[in-house]
Amino acid sequence: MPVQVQITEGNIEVTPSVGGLATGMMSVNQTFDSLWIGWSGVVADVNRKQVDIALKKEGCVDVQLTHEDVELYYEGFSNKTIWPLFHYFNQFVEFDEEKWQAYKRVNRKFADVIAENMEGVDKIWIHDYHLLLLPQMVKEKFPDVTIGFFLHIPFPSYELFRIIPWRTEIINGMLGADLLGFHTFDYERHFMSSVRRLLGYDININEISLPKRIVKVDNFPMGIDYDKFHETAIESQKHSIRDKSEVRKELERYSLLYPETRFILSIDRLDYTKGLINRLEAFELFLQKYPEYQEKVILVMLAVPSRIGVDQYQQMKSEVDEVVGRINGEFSTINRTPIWYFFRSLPFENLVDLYNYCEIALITPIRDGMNLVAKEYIASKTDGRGVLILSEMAGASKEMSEALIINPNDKAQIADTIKKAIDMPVEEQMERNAILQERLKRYNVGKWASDFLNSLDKVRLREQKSLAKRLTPASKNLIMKKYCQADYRVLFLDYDGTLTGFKNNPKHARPDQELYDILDNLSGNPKNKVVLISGRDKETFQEWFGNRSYTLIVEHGVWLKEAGGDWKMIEPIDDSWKDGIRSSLEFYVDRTPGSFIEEKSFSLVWHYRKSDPELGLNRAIELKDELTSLVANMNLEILEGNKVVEIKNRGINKGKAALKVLQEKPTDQIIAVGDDWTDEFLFSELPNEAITIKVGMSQTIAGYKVENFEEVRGFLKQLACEQ
Ligand code: GDG
Repeated sequence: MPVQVQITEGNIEVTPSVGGLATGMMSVNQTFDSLWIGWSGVVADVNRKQVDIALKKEGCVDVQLTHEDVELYYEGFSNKTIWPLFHYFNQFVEFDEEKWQAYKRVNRKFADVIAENMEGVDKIWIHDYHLLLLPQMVKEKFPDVTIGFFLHIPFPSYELFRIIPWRTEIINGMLGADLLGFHTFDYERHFMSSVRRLLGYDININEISLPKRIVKVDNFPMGIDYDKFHETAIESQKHSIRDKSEVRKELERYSLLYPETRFILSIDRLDYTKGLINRLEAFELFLQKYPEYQEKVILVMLAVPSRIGVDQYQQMKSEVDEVVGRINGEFSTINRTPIWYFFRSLPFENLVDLYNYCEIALITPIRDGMNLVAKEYIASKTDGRGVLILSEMAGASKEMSEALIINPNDKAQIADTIKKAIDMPVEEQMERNAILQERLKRYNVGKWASDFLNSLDKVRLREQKSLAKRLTPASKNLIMKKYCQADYRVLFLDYDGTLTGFKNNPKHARPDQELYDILDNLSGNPKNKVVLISGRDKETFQEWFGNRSYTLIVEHGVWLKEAGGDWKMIEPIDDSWKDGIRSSLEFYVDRTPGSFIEEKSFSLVWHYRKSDPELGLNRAIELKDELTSLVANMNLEILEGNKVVEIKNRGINKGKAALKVLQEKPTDQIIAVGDDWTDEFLFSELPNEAITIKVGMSQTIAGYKVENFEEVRGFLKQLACEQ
């Protein structure tokens, strides 16, 4: 929550919260007509009513957690399983069924509180790793509401994520959202990889096609309230001595006594991900390696207490105390202590004073989703001076390349970089900071939030458009009516994915009796011409449908067979190119386990449905790349279908073949159904009055959409009942 509730001797005190998310969202929350639902930090057994009233004034609603919830859900699954796992600290990860159950239970509590407050709500923005299951829970209850989700911490690589026993539930939980946001492209990429490997969904650049809807994934690097930091820093310098903060007075007093002193600032929550020990040891190494600075440099280290209920945090506190003690013991003199260590949180103005005053900021997390402190430090620099040393493991490093970027595990590098920072000429500091400040000012927290919310609006609009295309009972009735009025009707039906589901081996997708019955009933009506139009080879279709009374078009429009007739080529074509291309494809088969080549009369197809999904996709991209240059002067084209890459003669497609069929006789009504993008050729060539139906939820020019092949069969059965 953006506020914290404290109860002292019966009095309720509401104060702003400390922490990246809370600080950032505070300004956003005030800009929108919104309600913030969260846990106030107060456990259930106190005077609830007063707490609720106090929170309501701040636009907040409390989700009541019990002591058990706090232990098992918050300190437990959230902070002992997800937090360490997602930050690559797998040595700290606990897998405990009871904690997982609590995580589910509390996510459900959130869903219930949302449900109680749904009046007039059209958008929900869910934040962070404590609520990974919530998007799905809300979506199930309120399918029409638009849900955004933002993860403030890293999303780990699949190799790490896969170790969690409840990985599929977690991914499915997140996929309840319509838009998923991450700080960086890497986290987005890792998430996509887990989706592909665990659930096998198709991914098109940054869109995931679920059976019923599309989920968009994007990166939105979180910014800060730049002006607030910058202006507070300016104001603070105008204060008279009396009004200055204690922190500033102390720093200025010290500088007067020892003008050559350089202050290095370190600020974080006390957390093992923040790399405090490494930082201290690197500082120690710096003092050893460059003794001339021993009396001239002070590390001001502010460690804000955090998650004190979790063991590792208590252990870390003792460890930090010990290392600070050791270094101070080693390097202190009567007048000087090299590390000023504070284990507490400071008021905002003091924080800004520290940012503004210290010449160097040393921010060295081992892993960090973003790290706002780095940005706040730069924003608080009013004269352009100051050097930021930043870990490459912080999401912020992706946008702040003008900082001195270090590997947090390389203490020698950090020590040398401190030296470099001290020696950096003022002009260079100002040059680097000017670029950083410009960027932070522009892409501030307001922009971050509005970018996310605008994307969410776009997703919603697209969803509405897509929903408008759904084949509803009303639109079905309309089609039936047109169908019944027509004397001659042509039905173009794609096969795989349209009349039947996909199988790992295409040979296994044989038609079943139900399908034969539907097609026989339709083609048995003399007013109908049923055309199966597919990318399949003619031998397979001959075997499955050769003796049926349907027209067959195969190989995307190379061959045509009328009922009872022979196979004819629609246009004469040449296949002499196949030998050359086959050897390239064989090379890919050898290097991609599970993939194979299918040979048709006038095309070659590389299938990778059975291969590792990531490898298959990467190889498909490589293959397409290689083929593009290979076929440049040959009259060939490369088609990418559903887990296949197909090379065939140019200018042949389902659309052209369909027009050939339509030339034979005037048609009163055309109905075309197909699932992949090769069917888009068909939809686009047909006259406007044709009824075109897409199977699946992805983009289409078809007029209607249905969910899956079962729905197509249901619809065709209905048609077959009409005359
Ligand atoms: C998580 C992710 C991601 C710190 N000390 C005091 C104080 N702070 C404020 C800072 C800053 C915030 O706390 C810390 O934010 P960070 O981003 O550095 O880190 P986390 O708390 O771990 O935040 C992180 C973030 O979410 C946002 O998505 O960047 O990667 O781990 O805003 O100003 N504020 C006050 N007194 C203090 O003593 N008033």
